[in-house]
Formats: sequence, C-alpha cells, structure tokens
Amino acid sequence: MRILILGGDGFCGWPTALHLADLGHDVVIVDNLSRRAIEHELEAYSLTPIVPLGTRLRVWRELGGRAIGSERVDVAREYERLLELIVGERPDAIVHFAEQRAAPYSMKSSRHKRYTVDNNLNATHNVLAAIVESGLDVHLAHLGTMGVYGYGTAGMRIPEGYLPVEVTTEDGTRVRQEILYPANPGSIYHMTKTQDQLFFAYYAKNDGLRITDLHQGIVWGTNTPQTLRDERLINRFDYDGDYGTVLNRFLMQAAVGYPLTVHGTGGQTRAFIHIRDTVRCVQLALENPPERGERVRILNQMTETHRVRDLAQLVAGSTGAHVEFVPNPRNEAAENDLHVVNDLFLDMGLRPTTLSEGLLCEVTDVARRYAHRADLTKIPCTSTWTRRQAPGVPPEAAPQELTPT
Ligand code: NAD
Ligand code: USQ
Repeated sequence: MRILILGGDGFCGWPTALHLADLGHDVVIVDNLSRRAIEHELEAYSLTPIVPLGTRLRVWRELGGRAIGSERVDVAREYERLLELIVGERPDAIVHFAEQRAAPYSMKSSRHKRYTVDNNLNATHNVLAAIVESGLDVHLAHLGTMGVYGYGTAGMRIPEGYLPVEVTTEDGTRVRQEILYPANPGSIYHMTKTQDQLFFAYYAKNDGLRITDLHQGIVWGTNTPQTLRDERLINRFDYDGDYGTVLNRFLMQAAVGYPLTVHGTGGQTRAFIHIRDTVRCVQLALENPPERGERVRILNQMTETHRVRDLAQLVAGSTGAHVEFVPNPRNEAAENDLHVVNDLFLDMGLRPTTLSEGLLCEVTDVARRYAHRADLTKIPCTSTWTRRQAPGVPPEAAPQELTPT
C-alpha cells in the first residue's frame, strides 16, 4: 500500500510509520512539526532524546529500512499543498494523527482552546475535503479517542461507536436503529474529537468516503521493535504536566523518586493500550477497510481498563515509589466505572500487551535510563479546567461549576 501518515513525527505516528514501512508499505510522513514547537513553548522536552525528523529518516534508511518520505505541511492551513500531495502520491490509505492531542494543553487559556479547535477541526475537515476533491478512493484511518464517549457508562459496556436504540413512532410502532453513541467530551481537546465524528459521518454518507475511526485509550510505553534498532530512532516520552499521560508519568516519577501524582481520589477509570499494540491496530485497520458506501467503521482501540489509584499502587508496589493524592486540576467525575467492548480488534487477531508484562522493563529500560534528562519543575499539572480552580482566584470571583458525570 501507499500510505500517507499525517502527524508521523509524533508519539504514535513515528512508530506507526516505521512499523508500516517494515511491513513493506510505501510510507510518506506529513507533519508540520508543531509538536516540536510546543516543546519549546512549554520548555518541556521529551524524556528520551529526539533527533530531527530528517536524521530519524536517514538513520532508518542506513540501517536497511525501507525508505520513508517526508513532507512538511500544515494540514490545517495548507489545503492546496495537502491536495497536491494526495493527487501526486495517489495513496491507498491516509492515517490521520495530526491533531493537538493534550487535554491539559487545550485547557490552558483561551488561546490554547482556540488553537486546538482551529487546528484539529480544520486538519480533519481539510483531509476529508481534499480526498473528495482528488477524486481518489482513499481509505482514511483517524486516531480518535475513547474520551468521545465520556467515562460514565451507567453500568453498560461501551459499544464500538454505535448505540442500539428503540423509539416509538406516532402510530405506536417500535423502530430499532443504531445511532452514534452520545458524545460527552471532558475537555476542549476531547470536544474536537467528538466534532471529528460528525465530519466523518457526513462525508461517509454524502461522498461515500471509506473511513475508519479508531477510538483509542491512553497510550503507554515508549518503544516498538523498530524504534529500538538505534537510539536515534527512539520514540518520544512525554512526562510534563500537559503532555505526559498518566501511566508514563507514574513510571517516570517512580524512576526519578518523585511522589506519584494521583489527582483527587484517583477513582477515575480509564482505558489503556501499549504503543506496540497501537501500531498493530493501525495495521489491522488498514488491512480491513470498510467498503465504499459503508457507514464509518468505529473500533475501540484499547486493551484494558484501570483505575488511576490502582495504577499508582501497582507502580509503587514494584518500585517502592510514594503515592501522593493531589488536588485535581480537572473538572471530571471523581469516581467512575468503565467497561468497553473491543471485540473487533481481538477478532482481527490482536494479542494485547498487558501492563503486567511490560511494566517493569519500561521503568528500567527507558525512564531510569533517561532520568538525568528530567526537569522536575515540569511535572506538576498547572493547567486548570475552570476559573474556580485557577491559582489565586478567590472562590467568590468565579461561578461554581457543576460536577460532571
Ligand atoms: P503527538 O502530539 O505526539 O503527535 C501529533 C503529531 O501531529 C505531531 O508530530 C504534530 O507535529 C503533528 N501535527 C499536529 N497538528 C498538525 C497539523 N496541523 N499539520 C501537520 N501536522 C500536525 O500526539 P500523539 O500522542 O502521537 O497522538 C496522535 C493522535 O492519536 C492524536 O490525534 C491523538 O488525539 C490520538 N490519541 C493519542 C493518545 C495518546 O495517549 N497519546 C491516545 C488516544 C488517541
Ligand atoms: N491523572 C492523574 N495524575 C496525573 C495525570 C493524570 O491522576 O499525573 C488522571 C487525570 O486526572 C485523568 C486520567 O489520569 O483522570 C487520565 O489522564 P491522561 O492525561 O493520562 O489522559 P487524557 O487527558 O484523557 O488524554 C490522553 C491523551 C489523549 C487521548 C486520551 C484517551 O493525551 O490524546 O485522547 O488519553 S482517553 O483518556 O481514553 O480519552
């Protein structure tokens, strides 16, 4: 296959590009390097040393890897260049990772909210419009999030995208249908992903585009077999308060002797997947595209669920780290249960990497090895969800927000 990987310099995109090239596909990375620019904005850098994209690609080639192309394009702003690229490359598939993906970053200020909305919605819509304008039959696989569903399930298992409902018509007939599972985003970032879903539904219906939306859980881990071939191919590892995700943060915090930062009671239950399974899921999704005219194919890309405080105990138990319960900077339910259907990937042959297998070697191989690069001042989560939570705002100066479900 010829595959464009939008956002192919990022945490999920880079190992996916290498994995697909290793399978013999012709891969072109399309990225505007905005994630590297945000590192400078936040002065918070990957724990692992990331070399420039050009060096990554040269090293991969020198080690005998199948050549990977690269184009610096802002998918949200440079529509004509994106269109030219699609028309010129005639890809069989486009994998779309190119969005601002950190919930805390999206909540930092009005500027960050507006950037996240502008970037994510325009990137997704530009890709869809360009595929239609190209006249080509390109399969689009998008990295969405489990967070589009919200995390409260009223005891049911979250289905893969669609909820069966039964309605009673005026003449009393009972009609069964499937609707998109009701969106319930928990941040501006997550909200952009719920809007992406509507773009996809519309373009699949109106233009017959073949679209797969991968509702991914929190990705943990760092390396895949390909990124381990040379230190210059290593994947990024974010641990800062905006981009670090919870399990990788706990692993890093344990490695540097920083108390594990559990927000609130730690009763939040979330879905997880190892980066090795992310790249495999994208492969499986590309190998099993929807038919033209089919509704958007939605797959839950996660392998296990865990409660945050249980994760902290697990990491503490295997490393001796201390657990600290800190005020929650987010506006989220303090406790929730989460049960998720992920049969589609299991049926395609996914064999999940579980936490119990990979956890300790992740601490020793990556977090401890690069602990000397850590800037401990970047660990606290300082981005708050509401004015009421912002430091220095007296309670009477901000309206009381409602507790979300
Ligand atoms: P990342 O920030 O590491 O990578 C995103 C890449 O996209 C970066 O290289 C960035 O430079 C690029 N990019 C952003 N906007 C762009 C634009 N307008 N034009 C071109 N390139 C652009 O993020 P990630 O962790 O690799 O996440 C990739 C995707 O997977 C995101 O859409 C995210 O929502 C989704 N996802 C990530 C996780 C996770 O835990 N990391 C979990 C679920 C879903
Ligand atoms: N949390 C802590 N302590 C920390 C960091 C986080 O207790 O030090 C808690 C948060 O309050 C939250 C949970 O851990 O309840 C998850 O936070 P996270 O930062 O690991 O994940 P999230 O903000 O949901 O975002 C990440 C990715 C995003 C992706 C999403 C998948 O950054 O791109 O879409 O995971 S999901 O969570 O399934 O929606």
